[in-house]
Amino acid sequence: KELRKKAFADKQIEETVDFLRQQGIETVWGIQAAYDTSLFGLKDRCGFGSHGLCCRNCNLGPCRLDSEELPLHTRLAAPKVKRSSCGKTADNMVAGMFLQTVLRGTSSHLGHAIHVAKAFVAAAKGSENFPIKDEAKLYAVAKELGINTDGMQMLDIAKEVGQKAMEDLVGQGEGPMNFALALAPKNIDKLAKAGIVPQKGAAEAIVQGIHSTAQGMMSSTDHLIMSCLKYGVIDVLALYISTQLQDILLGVPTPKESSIGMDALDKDKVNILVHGHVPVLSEMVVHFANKLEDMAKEAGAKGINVVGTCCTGTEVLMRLGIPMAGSTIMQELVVGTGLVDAVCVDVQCVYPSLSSITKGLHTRLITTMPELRMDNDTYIEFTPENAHESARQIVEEAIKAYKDRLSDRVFLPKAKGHKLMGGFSTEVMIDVLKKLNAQQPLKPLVDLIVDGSIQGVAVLAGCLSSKIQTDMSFVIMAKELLKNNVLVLATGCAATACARHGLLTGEAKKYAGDSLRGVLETIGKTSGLNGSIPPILHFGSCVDNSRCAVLASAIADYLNTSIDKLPLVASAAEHVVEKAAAIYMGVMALGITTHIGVTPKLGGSPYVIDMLTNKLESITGSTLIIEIDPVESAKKMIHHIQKKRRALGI
Ligand code: WCC
Ligand code: FE2
Repeated sequence: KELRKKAFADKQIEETVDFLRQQGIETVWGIQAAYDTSLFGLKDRCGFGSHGLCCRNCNLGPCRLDSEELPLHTRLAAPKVKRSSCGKTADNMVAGMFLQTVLRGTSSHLGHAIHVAKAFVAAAKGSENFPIKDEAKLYAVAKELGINTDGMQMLDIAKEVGQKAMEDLVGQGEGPMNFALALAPKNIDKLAKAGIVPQKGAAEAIVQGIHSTAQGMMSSTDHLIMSCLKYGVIDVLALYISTQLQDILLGVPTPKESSIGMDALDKDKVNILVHGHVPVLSEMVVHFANKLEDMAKEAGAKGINVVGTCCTGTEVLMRLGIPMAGSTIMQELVVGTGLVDAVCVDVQCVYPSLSSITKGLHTRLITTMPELRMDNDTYIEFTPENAHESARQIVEEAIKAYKDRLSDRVFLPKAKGHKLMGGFSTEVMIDVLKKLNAQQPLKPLVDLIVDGSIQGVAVLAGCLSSKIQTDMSFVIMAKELLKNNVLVLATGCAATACARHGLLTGEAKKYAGDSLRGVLETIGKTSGLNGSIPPILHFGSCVDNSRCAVLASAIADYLNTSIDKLPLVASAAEHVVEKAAAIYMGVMALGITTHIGVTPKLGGSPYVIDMLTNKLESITGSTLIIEIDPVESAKKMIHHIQKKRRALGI
């Protein structure tokens, strides 16, 4: 709480929040402020819920448990019971509630993967809607899946890849998921020992998981936590499948310059905001925006401007250089400007508040998938079969809305946005490294780690939070890590936060320690860039966290070891959504120690915390670091990297 600062770190956010408040629109920060200003913490977030000690699953409850871990004012309101009506202990309850969170996260990523896999299957059948753009990636994925492609037609290979993805996601086959063997072959034994190798038919596993959290079901604390790891691994596999198939359909991203900031909105053009996660939709919208420019001009606009927030924005940034209007947490602000003619959403991280905000404006709130409908929406369903028609309809709807724009109710902050470079991936890294060593491209990178020029690699990932000074966990941590010669990769909202503070540009190399700076300059030169590569490599959207896992796995393979032995660490410092929990449990299961900041709802069980932050090491070789202070967090991450270096004898 002491870390909560009133001032915003981003001027665009500050100005727009002020403007919207004057308009009577409360944002995510305004709601948080209502909790912050409460007397003696009495109206703060519910103490029971914050500690995972509230269960409302069945109708004997809701139950809340007393615990020494609770703040005093919460304890005063606690009934003197240490068990729920059905007899759950605090440990059982905390672990069970956490598993529910993880399961929702995993089912989100599975849902995403299923949408993409369906489009992929249509593509493999030769659908005009989805021509396969990246044949090289198709061959690479097929090879990893053990498909013998000799003499096969391209679409037949795609059919087999699609079939394997479908088997993994919704099939009933026996044995480990096809993509699990492709992603982390060196880690499978470890996972098998722990009994958490993901099996084909992940959707059925989710049913089993939700079943296990029903009243009168799984109550062993240890097994609940192991389930969290198991569903975490399934989650990472869902990310991996999504990224691989998206790359085949849309192309592997390559480095490109773009920008982030609300000034990406153009007063003179029809503005379409793509928001959500599934790039097969956002790419199609960009495509039709280009096609329908003339229609927009007839409506009096100078053209059509597509901008992004959230991961679907990141996806079109990574592949097409489309600018982002802001991070996910800024969605209310971007829409609230009155300059967005249509906000087109697919799934995940879409705030329900967009309903009321758009109600007072001309902005069309367009939903496209049956699992996400909103009050006051315009529903244009997007399926692999009608992809063209629906994308066209979405753009036409935006042009119609533009004519209704209220020119005296528009706002843009005075502060300017930032340039950034995005589009990195394992493939891009390997291509650059090949110029240094064509036979063994990973050797130069590993050599730099061994000689200490790069001390280790940190992945900054996950959401941004209004509970603390938004952005600053990542910005402060990143600077500390860079100063200590740790190479930083970033994805999702963590990357967008760093970008809004100017850290995703070549000039930001000044934050890197001497040896790391030298490496960045050399790589910049080798890859033909005019200067250094940014000190933080933007590895893509949240599902693209799998790209980081791929890089880790490739390095582990090269060294003939498992991922947990590497000087590697991750952080989801400002984790918000359930998906973050699923991902961090998954990457921990793969052996990557992960840090989280904003306090998780685990505090009611010191036993669970000890399991995650300590005992887990003997099973996965990794632990969870919980630390809210960003400087301390960076220190702990560096300490972990040093520990792994010592164990490797480097
Ligand atoms: Ni990924 Fe978190 Fe952003 Fe949504 S977009 S808010 S899950 S990090
Ligand atoms: Fe995301």
